[in-house]
Amino acid sequence: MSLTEHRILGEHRGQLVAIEGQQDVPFEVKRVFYIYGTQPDAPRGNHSHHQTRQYLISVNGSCKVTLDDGKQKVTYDLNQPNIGLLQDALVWGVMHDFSADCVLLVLASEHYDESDYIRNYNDFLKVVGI
Ligand code: T46
Repeated sequence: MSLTEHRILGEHRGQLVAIEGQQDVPFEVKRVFYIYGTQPDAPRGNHSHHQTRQYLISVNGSCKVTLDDGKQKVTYDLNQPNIGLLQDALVWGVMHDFSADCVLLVLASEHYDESDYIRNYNDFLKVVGI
């Protein structure tokens, strides 16, 4: 669980940030999704994954992400399009406090599979052994 600041390849035409699987993120990217139009009082996520690792980037606007490994919770501000946050497997994640213009891009290590989700917090604590 850590924030990474990526290099901005900016010049007079504008900005560009490049993120490569297995280089800038520690996994092969198998899936990309993004959420937007999220209501400020409507948190997203609220689950963990057995296998999936995620890399979160607020490519527009801002939001907060609270990651919880069962022992400690840390809240991160995603407020720049060149900042990425790694969410490892077996880490509970809640995305919240979205700005109206937030577009949260997620790179994922696995294809979508609902059976990879742990959506009950008590089940999550049991799986991580707490
Ligand atoms: C996360 C946050 C930021 C799919 O069909 N394919 C997908 O790849 C995903 C991610 C979701 N779905 C379906 C499953 C549900 O029927 O889309 C619907 C909404 O999914 P969910 O309730 O999981 O949405 P969020 O916004 O609470 O969470 C999602 C991701 O699941 C989660 O991993 O980090 O966005």
